[in-house]
Amino acid sequence: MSSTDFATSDPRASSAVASRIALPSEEADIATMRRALVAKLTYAVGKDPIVASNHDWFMAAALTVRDRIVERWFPSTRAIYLEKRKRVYYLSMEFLIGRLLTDSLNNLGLTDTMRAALAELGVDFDRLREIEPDAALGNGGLGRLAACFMESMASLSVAAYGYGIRYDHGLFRQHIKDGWQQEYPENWLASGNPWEFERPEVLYHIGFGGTVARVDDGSTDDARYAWTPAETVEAQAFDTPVVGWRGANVNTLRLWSARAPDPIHLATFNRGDHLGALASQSKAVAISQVLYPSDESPAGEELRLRQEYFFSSAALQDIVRRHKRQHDGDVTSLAEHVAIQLNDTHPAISVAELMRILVDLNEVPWEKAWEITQATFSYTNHTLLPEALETWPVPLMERLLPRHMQIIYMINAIHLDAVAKAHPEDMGLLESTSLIGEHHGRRVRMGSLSFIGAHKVNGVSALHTELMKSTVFAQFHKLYPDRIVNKTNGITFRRWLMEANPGLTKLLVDTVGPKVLDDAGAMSDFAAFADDALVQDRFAAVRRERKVALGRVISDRLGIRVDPDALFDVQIKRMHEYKRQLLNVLQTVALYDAMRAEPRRNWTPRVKIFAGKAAASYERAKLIIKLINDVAVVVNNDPTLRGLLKVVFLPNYNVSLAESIIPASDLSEQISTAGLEASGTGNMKLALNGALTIGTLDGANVEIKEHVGDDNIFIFGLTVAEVEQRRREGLGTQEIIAGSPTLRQVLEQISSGVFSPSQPDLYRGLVDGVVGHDHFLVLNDFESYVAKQREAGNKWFDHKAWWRSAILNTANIGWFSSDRTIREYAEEIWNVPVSKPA
Ligand code: NBG
Repeated sequence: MSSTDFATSDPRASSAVASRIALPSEEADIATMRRALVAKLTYAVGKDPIVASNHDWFMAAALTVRDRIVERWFPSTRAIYLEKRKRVYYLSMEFLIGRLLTDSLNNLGLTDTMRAALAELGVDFDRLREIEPDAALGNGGLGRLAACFMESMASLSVAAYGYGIRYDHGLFRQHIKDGWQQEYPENWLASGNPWEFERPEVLYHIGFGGTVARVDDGSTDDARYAWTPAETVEAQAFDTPVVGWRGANVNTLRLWSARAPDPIHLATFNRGDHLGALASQSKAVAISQVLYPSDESPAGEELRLRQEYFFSSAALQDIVRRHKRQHDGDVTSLAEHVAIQLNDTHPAISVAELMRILVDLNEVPWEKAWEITQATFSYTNHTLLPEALETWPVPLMERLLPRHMQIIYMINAIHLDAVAKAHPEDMGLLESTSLIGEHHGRRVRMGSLSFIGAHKVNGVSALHTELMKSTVFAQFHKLYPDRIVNKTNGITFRRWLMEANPGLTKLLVDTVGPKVLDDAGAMSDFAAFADDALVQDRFAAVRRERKVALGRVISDRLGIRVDPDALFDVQIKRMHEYKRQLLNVLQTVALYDAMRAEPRRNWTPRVKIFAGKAAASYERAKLIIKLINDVAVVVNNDPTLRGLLKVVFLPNYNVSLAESIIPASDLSEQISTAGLEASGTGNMKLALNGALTIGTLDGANVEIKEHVGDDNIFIFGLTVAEVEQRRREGLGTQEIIAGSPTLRQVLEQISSGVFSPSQPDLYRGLVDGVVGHDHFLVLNDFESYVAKQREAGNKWFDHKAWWRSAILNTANIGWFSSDRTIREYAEEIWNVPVSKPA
């Protein structure tokens, strides 16, 4: 690759930002690329350019890029092996990857070359981008974080592997019909996946059920057992290379697909039972068929536990095999060469699986095995919501994973002995830190297993980590005061700034220089331009251009016209009561009422934009989607508003839609009940692109406020301590309503069917619920939210003040780069070296 592919000292050389005249060497690059494209189209896709569809060209482009990635993949993998570098394994049920074409091209510095080569072939690059399916192997923040981490680990040359499940069907497609969410299966693999390599030879057997028998001779305390599963499923690997910034390093995302060892039971088939002959195959395949669409609530089903064990076991077998091959079969040195990060409790069963592999299969004494296990694992907690803390019924575990259940009992017995010895006075400690909960039937507490099995446990924002110490893990924290650490989340700027917002990237390069492309910290230099009228105007122009583009999307998909000069007020995230989309709707209605009451006042024109999916079984969240859509119908068609207020619910929120909404956002809604949002990462993406946050002191909002400064963020609402106090003293919803005529009117309108004339009672239950028990303190925070919204609306009129704040948001958000987060994990948890990106 020529050096001009990457930004050097010349800002024009940045692939992401340049529009420039081709230099001779670039012409050669373009010609090479063009030839490669035609060759791929011909020999790999099997199409004649004359008849090739855009999809064929997309496949050819992706395969061409993949070749360039593979060229770097082998040296990367070889170097890790030769240097015997410690490897990091990121175990995650979810990887919310999104599209990869632009991502890969940007990191390789080949975006412009590809665009030009395609143009010479008469193909429009932007059309191809849109054709790529959005890989949605995740629900929301947790899965997207895993994808950002994979990109940062590759960029920082951390020797990392991601392990997860290759779901045939990712997160459901959301349609909105008459305002209601409908779920349809997603089919990202339907036309093939050009990024992955199938590995038929990388295959592991995963057992379920069956019996356990002692096999040692009884001469020592270290009993070993043989597990004979009743059922076996095969896990087959599919590898996707993950290329880091400037192509310096390429890591592997290995996803497992399930299948039965015998695809068909021939005897049954020959007896004439054709369906029955396929039964075991169907049961096996089901494991990797669909992503659980629940967000932050355990699905509870047996299939979910099967999924968790399936990918944990495949990963652990693969890790131990690789380690033994490289280290002369010595499994006892595992922790020196391997760090395994458990992304939430979904892979928590790995703790018992590694113990089984060490003790039963490798004859490591129990105590030594436990030492290795703890030193190898670390665990990230992503939520404190009680309903989201995974537990499994003991009978289910005993039936499905009998040996693992035994191991868990053993771990628990040793743990409780130690606790009793250290704290004989505190009997409560035994109950609260036991791995088995007795409250709702006997259940295995996966959070506790993860805590005990790990040497470090981390939260995802400073506030969340403190709350872990004082609430859910308070007793464990007392026992192990050094174990909990904080790792505030981050986002990859390559995707969320460079690719999503080339205009802003160019402005940054033009003002502070191309170093910002490599070092997010350098963005702070941009603060010096906060009062520069020219820079402010350019910033505003970039935003306007993105708003016009988003306006086109809105008009294409919904037939609603929005004014690009209005304030775009955006709430994009999963639909959940604690995230309080309802609070936003109440404020929207209040604003609507006020505008109608005083039509001649100088109102800030606003577009309220919502997007997000609700778990299919989460009725109340789905009702809130319906309410947003119903309010939209009334507001958008009310001529008295003269278009000053529009409400938009964009269906099927995913990574790609986020990439087009975020750069077009002026105001970022981060309004969860304090204490309930562990971190948030959308808040970081929006602030990075210069949206001003309106939010509570929750999750990473607290740290965003510290970085961007109090004058550049709108903070409102009860703090964690005040929420706790309110909950203790009573929520007083009747008094709140009595004291707020605005709120009373809004609730009455919604409750009495103003927005649902054909079903006047539709929202009565919803409103009664909030009035009766304001569990998420929507009413409690209403007035302070409305006041802050008014402040934001007023600031919009002050052009200089607004864009100053926007610039300061972008300038001061560099710390939230996932490169920083990964560096912290590498130093404090994994003990592995990192290099600078590039
Ligand atoms: C989510 C939290 C978010 C956080 C992401 C990533 C789960 C269980 N938790 O606040 O709700 O940003 O994790 O850490 O999905």
